Amino acid sequence: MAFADELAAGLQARPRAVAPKWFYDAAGSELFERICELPEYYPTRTEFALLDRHAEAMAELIGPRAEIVEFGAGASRKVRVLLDALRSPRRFVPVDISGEHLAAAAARLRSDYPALDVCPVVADFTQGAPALMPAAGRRVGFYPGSSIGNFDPDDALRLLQRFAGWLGGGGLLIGVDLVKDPAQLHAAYNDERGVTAAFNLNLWARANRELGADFDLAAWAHSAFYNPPASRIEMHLVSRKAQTVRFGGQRFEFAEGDSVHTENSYKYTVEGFQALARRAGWSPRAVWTDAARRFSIHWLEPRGE
Ligand code: AVI
Repeated sequence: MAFADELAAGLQARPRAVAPKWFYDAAGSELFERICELPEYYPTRTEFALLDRHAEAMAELIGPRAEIVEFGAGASRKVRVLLDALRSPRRFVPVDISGEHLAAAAARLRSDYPALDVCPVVADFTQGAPALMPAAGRRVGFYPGSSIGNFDPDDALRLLQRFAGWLGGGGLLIGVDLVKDPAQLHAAYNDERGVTAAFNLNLWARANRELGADFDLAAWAHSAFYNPPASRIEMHLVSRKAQTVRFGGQRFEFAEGDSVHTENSYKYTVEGFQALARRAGWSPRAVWTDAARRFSIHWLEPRGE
């Protein structure tokens, strides 16, 4: 479904909700990159450190002449650590919904890795199989950043099952954020500089730019909190007053305090994620975590290998 249709349907639904994939236009992708550099946002730093520290072991498990398919590739920074450790990687296939972002990242990678075949694919892999050409070597998936946490557990299960099909017998290296002190989680999604708030509000800014909507950004508040029973951070945009928003010939009424749910970010235990992976047909073969157990990277192989 296109943005206009999904947004309209999400604002008409109760509770109101819009899928987080719509955050990532060029402006949203840039804001997300700024989030990754925030002192409060520990996942990126921690995952980088894990990759740095264990890249040799990961490369050993992946093997030589592999094809790496990165799902939701964005700026493709993390994969460089892996590419540097891999023996003669054949091809890198970054898959992302944001075409502009992908093309710029692919150009940088081509110039830095001249021997690597870089084949970007613009696709919304949450909606169906990306168009991959026949594999150039062992096809291994790379899904860093704990983006799997942005799916409800049932959808995460389905996505992990689909990855198994698309990777055709190869493995999956996946980053997963871990359950931890709620205060630390809260700070990561309520940074002092307000970058996460701007990222959340970019959803309305994008609707104004692309759909001619008339969201008044000052009339909405960023809200992010940890929901312990569900083990997830929830992000919402909350109406600061009674207001009407118009786009596509439709009117949407909001009372003061009405909220639109814009993102879930599930946090797992290592064992909880491994159980989910097993249900999806994977065999967890290795896991790396930092000393404070903030973040984990899992190496999964198809069951039966
Ligand atoms: C992309 N994803 C894993 C991020 C997260 O932490 O759930 C998106 C994000 N939302 C707010 N801050 C970062």
